[in-house]
Amino acid sequence: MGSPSAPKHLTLLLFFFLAVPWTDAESPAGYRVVSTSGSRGHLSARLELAGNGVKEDLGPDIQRLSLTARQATSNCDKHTGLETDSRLHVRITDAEHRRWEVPQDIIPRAAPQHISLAASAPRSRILSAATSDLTFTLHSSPFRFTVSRRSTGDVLFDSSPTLVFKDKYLELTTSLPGDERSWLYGLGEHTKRTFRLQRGDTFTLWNSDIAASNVDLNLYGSHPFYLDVRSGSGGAAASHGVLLLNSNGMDVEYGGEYLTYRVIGGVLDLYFFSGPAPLDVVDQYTQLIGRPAPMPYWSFGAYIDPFGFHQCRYGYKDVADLEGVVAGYANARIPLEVMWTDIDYMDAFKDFTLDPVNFPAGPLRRFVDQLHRNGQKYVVILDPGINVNSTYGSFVRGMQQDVFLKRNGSNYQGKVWPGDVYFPDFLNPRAAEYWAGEISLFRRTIPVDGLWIDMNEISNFIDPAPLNALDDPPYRINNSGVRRPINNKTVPASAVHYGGVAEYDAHNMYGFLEARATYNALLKDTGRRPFVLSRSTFVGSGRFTAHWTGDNFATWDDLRYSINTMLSFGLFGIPMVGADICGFGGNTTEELCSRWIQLGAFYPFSRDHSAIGTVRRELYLWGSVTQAARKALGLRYRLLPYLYTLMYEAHATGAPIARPLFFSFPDDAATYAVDRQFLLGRGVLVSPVLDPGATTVDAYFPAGRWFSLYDYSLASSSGSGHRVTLPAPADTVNVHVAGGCVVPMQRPGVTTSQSRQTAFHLLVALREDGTAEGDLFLDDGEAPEMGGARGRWALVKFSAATDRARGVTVRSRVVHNSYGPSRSLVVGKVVVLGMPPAAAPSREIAVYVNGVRVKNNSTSGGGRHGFRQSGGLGVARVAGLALPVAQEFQLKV
Ligand code: MIG
Repeated sequence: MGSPSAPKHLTLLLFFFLAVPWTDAESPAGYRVVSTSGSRGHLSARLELAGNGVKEDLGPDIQRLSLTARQATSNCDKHTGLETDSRLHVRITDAEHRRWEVPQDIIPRAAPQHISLAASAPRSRILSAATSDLTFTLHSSPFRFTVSRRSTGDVLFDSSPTLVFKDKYLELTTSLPGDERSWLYGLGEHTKRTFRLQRGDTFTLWNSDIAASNVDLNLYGSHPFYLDVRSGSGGAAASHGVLLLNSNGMDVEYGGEYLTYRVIGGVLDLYFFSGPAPLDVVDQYTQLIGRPAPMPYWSFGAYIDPFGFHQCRYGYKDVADLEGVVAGYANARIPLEVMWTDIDYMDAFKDFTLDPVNFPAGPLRRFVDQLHRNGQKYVVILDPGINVNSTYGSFVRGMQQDVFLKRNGSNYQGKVWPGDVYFPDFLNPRAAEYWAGEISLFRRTIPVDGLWIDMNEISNFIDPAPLNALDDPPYRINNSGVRRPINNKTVPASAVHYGGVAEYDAHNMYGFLEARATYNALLKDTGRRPFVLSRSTFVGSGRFTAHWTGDNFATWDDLRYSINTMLSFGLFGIPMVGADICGFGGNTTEELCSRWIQLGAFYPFSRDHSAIGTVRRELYLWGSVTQAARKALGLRYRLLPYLYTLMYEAHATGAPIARPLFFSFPDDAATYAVDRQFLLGRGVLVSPVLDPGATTVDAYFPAGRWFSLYDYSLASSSGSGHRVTLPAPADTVNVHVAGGCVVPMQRPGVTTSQSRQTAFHLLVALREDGTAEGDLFLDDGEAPEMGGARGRWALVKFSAATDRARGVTVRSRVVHNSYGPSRSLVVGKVVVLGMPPAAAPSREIAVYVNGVRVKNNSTSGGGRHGFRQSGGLGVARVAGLALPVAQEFQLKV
């Protein structure tokens, strides 16, 4: 009111507050709640700095923060069909200044609401909707919050009062019940010795071109998401997920009893996913960040020979070299689906050009045309850097369209393979258009089927000198394990993107943005389902790209660790993932390569790749590798209908293709540490050899029945999980199917002319009560959409039940069918495992199609059948069938 004395009071007050901490060393750091407001499903609070600041070397504390917590409807309950609130969102930011946040167009989500806060007494507030299993509780003085599970009372997240919120440093700690009760997974991308996070580990997230052969360092991607499995004390286990949606560099320290985020920018934007099953968590998580992109059928395999496997090498010399490799596979009768070429094809490593001597357009085009005639595919690499060179069309057009990343007013110049480069700024919509134009132009010369995008962390061969404060923030994240400057070997943090966005903030999203631009470019140019393989990823990248685990080494350790990374990417919503089979760097050995293809045949993305200057490792080069490859890839081929159905499931619900055992057995705590085996889908268990010299494998079998996928023998049948030592001779990888699964398979060796006449086989593995279920998804494998309202597809559900008197009935139910060609697809054989031994089928096998009994010798009827005993159970085999998958059938065995 203009009182001349007011300033004096302020001064006094200020003095008072500043003075207190000098005499009160115990004064808590952090914040206190000064007001709250709320409405249904929504709670807001205003926080004020309490006490004096902390960690002053990291900059001044932000005085006033705002917090919002809300329940978000994120899921449709699978069992009741009711909408449930399975997601809780907690956001803490500067109350007065806008800060950087992951843009809406990257992760579309409900916009933050601006609530005017009516002054109300600060007190504990609870947000707890009747429809949600998550309860949020706000504690006032000092401020902290908890998230708990209503049904069990378990506290899932318990923030410590020492919240630190500065311009370039945020710190938040939650306490955890300790690593006996709480099992954490996720927080990538890192190569880890175990799938489970280990206490004492710090996970640094800052996308870097650091070889994957380094354990525990920040690698190519950033995924600040973890899955927390709480083993029930006496009761069932319950899992939840936590995402810190933040693109800035960070260290996440896991101490067993606590987890601390130290972040160098952005806001604290936390999402909690209530689970309680692990599959529910990934469903809820990918509902927020986007469902995994469907991958074309050919990237897994094809309905025809050849199938399923990709061959690449850095260092193929010329087109003749490529032809020799393709011929080598054909001669060895090892199926090769996709041939790849690394940067060797380019003219002086310039994107969208061809080496005129070794990979000239004419011969390369003829090679690719021949691949296509064989039903094979071709993929090449692209790097983001565009060579600064006025005689280079891609550069000239990029300059004309002004698409490059800036620094200090001009295009930022880095150095990569082609020498000096500018980087397209994929935050700029014009850059995406430019990229699409270049890809389209290139495809007119070489019609590649997919694209591989490398070096997009962004990798830079120089260490840019600091220009301003962004280049050298006060808190040094543990970049490369030695707290090296964030600018090293990448684009400087002071570079400026479209819209004035600092590289400091957007750094971790570059690979995401390039993958999106590349996906859209391929979609536009081909009209077909794109295949993109990206090294760098961020939250939500699965919407556009597959991922390989980067530069591993040809060592037994890296063979083993590849399972940890593969399973982690399943949690991150990027299910199409695999490691370089036989190892990228170093000289592989025959034995290692054999064991690697035996594991790699079951990576969702199965590619052999190697570094220049190392020994060649194409699978036909060694006799024992050839044998191992034929057998393992042969099984992959038989499983393709199942694998592809899993891709559909991943796209529809986020379910990983390759899963840890606890995804199917969450209440079996013995599965939580299993990371030398994994599941494909619900019940195909892969137990590879991971040690040199081993001829057996020590496999864990959870409770239930497990049948070998080779000879259908019963490997384990037990009321509780246990370990079994399995023979694993050089040519064999152990793969088993769980009782309760119907696995759609196809028979090997069909010819091209039968391409759309492939007969499916149903493998029906009965659980103890004589039942089993499974799905088959069908579409043309390359339509942009997979499933969905406009797509052409079919989904058939199979089930089996056993009746003492009448034996086993296998039924099909056509849940959806808008896929015309399904009419010519048939089930040719049904094998039932785990029949009661006394239930030998009568000579007459009854077959009903659409409820009408058909004669055995009709086209739809049963033909040959057989029954044998195995491990005290019966195996029934009905062959010579031709049951159209588009029609519902019943088969009584
Ligand atoms: O600086 O393109 O991870 O797969 O073969 C190395 C050459 C660049 C790194 C990739 C690797 C690829 C290699 N690239």
